[in-house]
Amino acid sequence: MGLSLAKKIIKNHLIEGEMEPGKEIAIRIDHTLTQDATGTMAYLQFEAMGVPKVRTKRSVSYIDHNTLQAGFENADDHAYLQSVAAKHGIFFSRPGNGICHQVQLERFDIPGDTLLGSDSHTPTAGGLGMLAMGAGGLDVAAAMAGQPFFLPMPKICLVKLTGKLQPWVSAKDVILEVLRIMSVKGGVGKIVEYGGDGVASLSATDRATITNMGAELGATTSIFPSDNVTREFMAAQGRESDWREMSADPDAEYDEIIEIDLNTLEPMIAQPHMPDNVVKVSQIAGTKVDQVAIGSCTNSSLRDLMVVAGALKGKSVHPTVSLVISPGSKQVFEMIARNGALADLISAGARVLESACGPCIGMGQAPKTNAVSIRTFNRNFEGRSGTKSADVYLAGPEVAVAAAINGVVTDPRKLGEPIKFDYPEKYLVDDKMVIAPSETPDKVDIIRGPNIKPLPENSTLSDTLSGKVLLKVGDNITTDHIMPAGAKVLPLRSNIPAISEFVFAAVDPDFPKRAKEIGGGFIVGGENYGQGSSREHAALAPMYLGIKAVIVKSFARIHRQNLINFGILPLKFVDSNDYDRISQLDDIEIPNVAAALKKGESQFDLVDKTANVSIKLTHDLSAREIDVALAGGRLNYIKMNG
Ligand code: MIC
Ligand code: SF4
Repeated sequence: MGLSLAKKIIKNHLIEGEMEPGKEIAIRIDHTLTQDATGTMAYLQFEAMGVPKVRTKRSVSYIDHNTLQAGFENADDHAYLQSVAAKHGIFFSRPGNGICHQVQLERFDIPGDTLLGSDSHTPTAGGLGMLAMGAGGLDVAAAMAGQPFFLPMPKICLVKLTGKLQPWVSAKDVILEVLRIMSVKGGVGKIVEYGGDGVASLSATDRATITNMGAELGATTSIFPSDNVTREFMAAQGRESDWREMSADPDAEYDEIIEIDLNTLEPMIAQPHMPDNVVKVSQIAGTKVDQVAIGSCTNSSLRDLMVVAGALKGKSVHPTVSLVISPGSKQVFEMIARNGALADLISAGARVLESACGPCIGMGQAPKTNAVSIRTFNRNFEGRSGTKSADVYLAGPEVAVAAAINGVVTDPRKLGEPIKFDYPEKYLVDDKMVIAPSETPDKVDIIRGPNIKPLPENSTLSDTLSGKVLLKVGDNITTDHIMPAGAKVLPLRSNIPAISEFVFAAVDPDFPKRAKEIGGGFIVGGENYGQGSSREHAALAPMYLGIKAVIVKSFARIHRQNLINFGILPLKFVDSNDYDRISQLDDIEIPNVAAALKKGESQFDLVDKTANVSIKLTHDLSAREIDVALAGGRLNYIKMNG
């Protein structure tokens, strides 16, 4: 039996382990990326490892999240990141150059290589046939130091595409349909590989839209083959020499197959407050809309903005709608400026923002109270927009622009003749906003502003864990619930003591105070705990507040890894019904857990002294992860083991 594309790339990069689903493997990482909101921690950790120069083929540090400079903090972080990049062999993409995933796709991704990024949407690069995964900053720092990336060998799921998309239907509708079918936890432990004869009709940036939002499936990553379409895109970016053909064997075996007929796909939309709450646009047509936001790493390529500009040409944004647009990169921005499309956007009344994440991460443009906001982004978790009462819907650029014109949710097929867009033979290539590392690194001083606080340290795992259940939450808790983002909190990303005051802010604002007064304890949760972003602050800040273990029904991959990296035990109920037997503020104890882990035992008893019950817990830590947890986290482990 032949190999899937994902397995071929894993096989080429395998350092340790067997490629059997669920078993831990270690793979070599060729490239890394970081962004500013996770990057400061990643580089503080990299510095602590004492490696003078990155050991990857190429590492790039982007500034794209924290670009709203309402105080000195973000600008200080940028200066720190620029100096670290210069000193340690890292390329630095300046603020204004664009969103990491879009720029990485245009300028740096290489089919068949591996990429690890401290951002959950790193799989965007799968659109060019790269095996690209999101991880916590510490894992990315370790990869920059030349260490392998460890992950459980995923199952491979084939999404077989046939046919061709109809006018006004686009790549976003494909991934929304996949989300409708698989749900936000349907991709956990899997790589989603696209194949079938429908692939050839999708452009490189269409494919990137699909792999980008594969993150919302909980998937390890998503990947498309690298074919002639990929070659043409890379040639148009002046990088044809980096292209290579990559595809699955014709007789490749898959663990699961889903089929989608592109011909029959209609415009889709995800309703509040989850990306898998997907319906056809026609089902909710007529819903009044207050804000439309176009941009983000999912939908801000040249093609997407040209479609929006084409639809808006000669028209006006509806008087009750605020339309905001953030181009994905300087390349896209400059091209629409030079070809006149930007003038059409401005003339129609769009509010054009810089090339950055912007409203997607709540960095400005919070909608009004109870607003309906249609966004071309990838996440609509409650409160992420900055307005808790807002209803955020996710859709493609066609649906977004139709709503901006009509002021209500509108099937874009009602807009008439489709907008014609021809992909350029040459994109405008100008890399002056990417600064190469210094040739005299010894002369570079690291700039540390007053907001950059040292990394908090953790002690080794105690034998018996005891304390109170500080919080009990339900299913699908996101990292936005655990560690919110937004304009107020993001500037504190390099200051753990300060940011820890916001842990679970929207769920239970008293949590940090309670955790500190009681002196730490436990969190109890349901299914898919920690879905969403890769932010390790969602583990680091709880660690700082004294959380010793998180006990749930199931975990999302990146967050589980981040918990281990910071010495918090990720434990699961053997019988998920036991979740109901444990209550917030119960006094609990897990005796001799460190000894049991050392002995390789997979089950422990939790004694709930308040409810007077004993509950069986389990874990799925590999032998290496057990050592990391016992050491109190990966940084301690690396220091102990070199
Ligand atoms: C996000 O979309 O939630 C982010 C902000 O890009 C995060 C990273 C972060 O929290 O800094 C992600 O997706 O990993
Ligand atoms: Fe930025 Fe939004 Fe993409 Fe995250 S999802 S990288 S915040 S644009």
